[in-house]
Amino acid sequence: MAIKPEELLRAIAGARGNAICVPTMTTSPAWRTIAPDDLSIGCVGFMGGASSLGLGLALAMPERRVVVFDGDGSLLMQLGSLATIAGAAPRNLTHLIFKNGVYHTSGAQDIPGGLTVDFVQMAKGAGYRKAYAITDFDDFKRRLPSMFSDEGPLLVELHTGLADKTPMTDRGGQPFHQQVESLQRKLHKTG
Ligand SMILES: Cc1ncc(C[n+]2csc(CCOP(=O)(O)OP(=O)(O)O)c2C)c(N)n1
Ligand SMILES: [Mg+2]
Repeated sequence: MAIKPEELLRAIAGARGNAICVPTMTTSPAWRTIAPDDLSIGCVGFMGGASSLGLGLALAMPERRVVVFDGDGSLLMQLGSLATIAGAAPRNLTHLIFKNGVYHTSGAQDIPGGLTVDFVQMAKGAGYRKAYAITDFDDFKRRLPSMFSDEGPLLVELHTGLADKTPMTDRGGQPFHQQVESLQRKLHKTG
């Protein structure tokens, strides 16, 4: 059975330490509930931008882990970001793909290729240092600590079911510029 995305996010919240997280699409409302007020910045209104946002943060703060929670449809829309990330080769970037096979946020239409699209092969072809898929929650928990310490760029394709909420059914969260200001304040506090 497909893993619940909320289960993955709860485990990540427990293990992330001071990593900056970049949720987008259906991970956004769940993450707001699971990790309120933490070091996160959501990618809103820019479909496919989460990985590039994460790349910028990772390059700006090489001592800190940055973890992107990407949508499969979103990554397909900005597939070139794989090559950009591989070219920049940030050692501190972890790119998690929540692979549910659909554009859940916009009404659960099938993504091109559906579940057959292999993001692991695509990441390896682009030049990521490491990429693998996870289909089982116990395997995820076992490998989770290494997702924060393995040399990046690392891509992990997570085979998930559908989230309970989407940004359309559960609106909320701060506008992007406020999130940026809030992250800057928190970073200055935590050093
Ligand atoms: C350029 C562009 N085209 C279409 C949309 C409409 N849209 C908003 S969310 C979404 C689906 C996102 O799917 P995915 O990245 O797989 O995330 P999920 O909702 O499945 O978590 C689409 C198509 C958009 N925001 N921007
Ligand atoms: Mg999707």
